[in-house]
Amino acid sequence: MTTPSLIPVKPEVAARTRIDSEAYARLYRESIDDNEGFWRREGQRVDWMRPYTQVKDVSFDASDLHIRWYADGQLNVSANCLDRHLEKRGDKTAIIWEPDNPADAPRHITYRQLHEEVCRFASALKAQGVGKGDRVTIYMPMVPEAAVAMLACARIGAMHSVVFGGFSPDSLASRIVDSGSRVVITADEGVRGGRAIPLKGNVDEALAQPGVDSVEKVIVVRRTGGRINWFEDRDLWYGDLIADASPDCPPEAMDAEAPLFMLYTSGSTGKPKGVLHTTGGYLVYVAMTHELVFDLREDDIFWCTADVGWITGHSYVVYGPLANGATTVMFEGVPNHPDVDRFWQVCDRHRVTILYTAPTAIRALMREGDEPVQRWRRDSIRLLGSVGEPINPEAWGWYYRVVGEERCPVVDTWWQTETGGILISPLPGATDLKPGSATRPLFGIQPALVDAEGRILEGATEGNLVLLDSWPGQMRTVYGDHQRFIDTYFKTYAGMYFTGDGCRRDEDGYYWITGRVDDVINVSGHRIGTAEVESALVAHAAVAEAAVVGFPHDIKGQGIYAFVTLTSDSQPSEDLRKELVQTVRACIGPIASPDHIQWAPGLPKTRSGKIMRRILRKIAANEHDQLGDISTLADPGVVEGLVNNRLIR
Ligand code: 6R9
Repeated sequence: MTTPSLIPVKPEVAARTRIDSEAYARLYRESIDDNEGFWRREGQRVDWMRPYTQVKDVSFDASDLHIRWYADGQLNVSANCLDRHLEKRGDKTAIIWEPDNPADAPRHITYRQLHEEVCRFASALKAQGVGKGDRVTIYMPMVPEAAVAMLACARIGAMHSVVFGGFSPDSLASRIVDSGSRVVITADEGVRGGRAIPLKGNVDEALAQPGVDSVEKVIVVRRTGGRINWFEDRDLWYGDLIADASPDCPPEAMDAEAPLFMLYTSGSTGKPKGVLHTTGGYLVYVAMTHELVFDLREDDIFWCTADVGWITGHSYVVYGPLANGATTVMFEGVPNHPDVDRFWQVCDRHRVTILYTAPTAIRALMREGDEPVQRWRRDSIRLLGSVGEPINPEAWGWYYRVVGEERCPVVDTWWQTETGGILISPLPGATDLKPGSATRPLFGIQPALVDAEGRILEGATEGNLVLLDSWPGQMRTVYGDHQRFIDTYFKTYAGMYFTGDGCRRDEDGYYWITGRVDDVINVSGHRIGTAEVESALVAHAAVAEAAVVGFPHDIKGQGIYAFVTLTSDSQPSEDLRKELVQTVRACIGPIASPDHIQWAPGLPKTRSGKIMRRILRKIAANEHDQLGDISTLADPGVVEGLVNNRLIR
């Protein structure tokens, strides 16, 4: 079965849409011609405690970089996600929680209940001395209390730093230190795919490390009741705090540019950076994009399968849907537990209308065939979304034909942790779809393609993807290292934000993201810096040098391929290979485990000693016939040895 390369907007969808293709073209033009006017109006999506008069104050010039939106306004994110819905939607379900085990009961939490719980927990945090500007680390499974913790921080003006529950104690520790968090919120254990994850134990381990000394309190949600260690003067049960705390906790008036949260993400160099988002612009942007891209309706049941540990979970499990008064599904489990039909079972069980997931999940489920999908009706679904990495047309086609039965548009949404929300995506009622293309920019967004010198390329072409102007959801800084923010994003091409992605634009002006052009590997939609994996490998005494590259992987999109040079007194062995994988898991987390480790007596280097990753990428991809020019290498002979011993054939 083939999927057409152009799928026009469906008449049924066009008939009920608020934005058709003409409206898109007109509104897009207007949003660029009068950018400030556009965002002035969009700012009205949210409720302000003090209205803004200023809208946009931006310079992308590295010597005078500043990004400020709605700067003289004040608001509170939790009030926008909760309080303002109480009158009309108090009894509407805000969160549907689907537990890991389908035999356990789901939870339905109304806006009124969520509001009360957030107020209680916010009071409890205040009673612990947490206030405006303080940092709180959230290391939680996918349970509603994770959203409660985020919203409670927002209510009192504390910044949260959510750390994905799959990260190791080492990764957690370095993020706690970098953020200087006073409080860590966690659970006794997480549950995923039937297995318990010792979250509290990991926190204990992280906090026991030397130099991790900012944390005063650890607040623990009881999820499994599993055995944990308890430190009387440090640890507190979430349940006890909630029970004793006041349900009366007025939201703090926050400046639009006050930090809302930071979220660590990998870059091409150094340790992960704390991407910082602020209050007003972020909220306006996620509310707008969540409504437009998903063509949101009052009765939608919106399911974004991302974990709250990633930006997609922040923007489209928690903040976007709740700002819009929608019903959001939080799924604790994984797509293949207890069986590979779990996603579709959940869709039927909760009458999901919009499903937003990642290509890696789609590819893994596609491999199981159509039958598990067809066990379920899926008739409630009207729209499908994809995010996290390029989706190959084959997976797109399967998603469209088999999951959506050619009834549901597929929105392939391109964005980044740094962008806060979706920047390039179809609008279901306006954009003809092309499988594999994120299509066109949303309102107010000005993408461009540039060549290596930063010259803007016109028409159908390929280049590096930049953004020529700001939007309210853009990150504002790297926490604690503003210079790194400037250097990473605004120095490569003067006056432009550089995304790190390569991209093609076709004759219809459609964008096709081709993937990272820097040293970031996108494994199952998760960003891993090659430098992080390398430093984990060289931490092992037997390793002299390591070079890590991505390679094409059928399910994960990209896998991790490591070339390792051992010290002269170490010998390659299967045990050592396993040990090295274990080292990486312990340093970073299971998501960074190398798929392949190739012993490399030498690495291809330039005469100035730089590792030529371009060559290693070709070897890892089994494209050694396309190595290109290797004459600049200090020792071209190294390459032949590596090619002969490559692991994937
Ligand atoms: C939201 C998110 C960002 C990187 C980004 C790009 C890749 C995300 C994509 C996509 C092609 C899409 N990416 N969405 N590539 N098509 N629809 O994933 O944020 O974890 O920061 O990753 O992911 O390479 O630069 P983040």
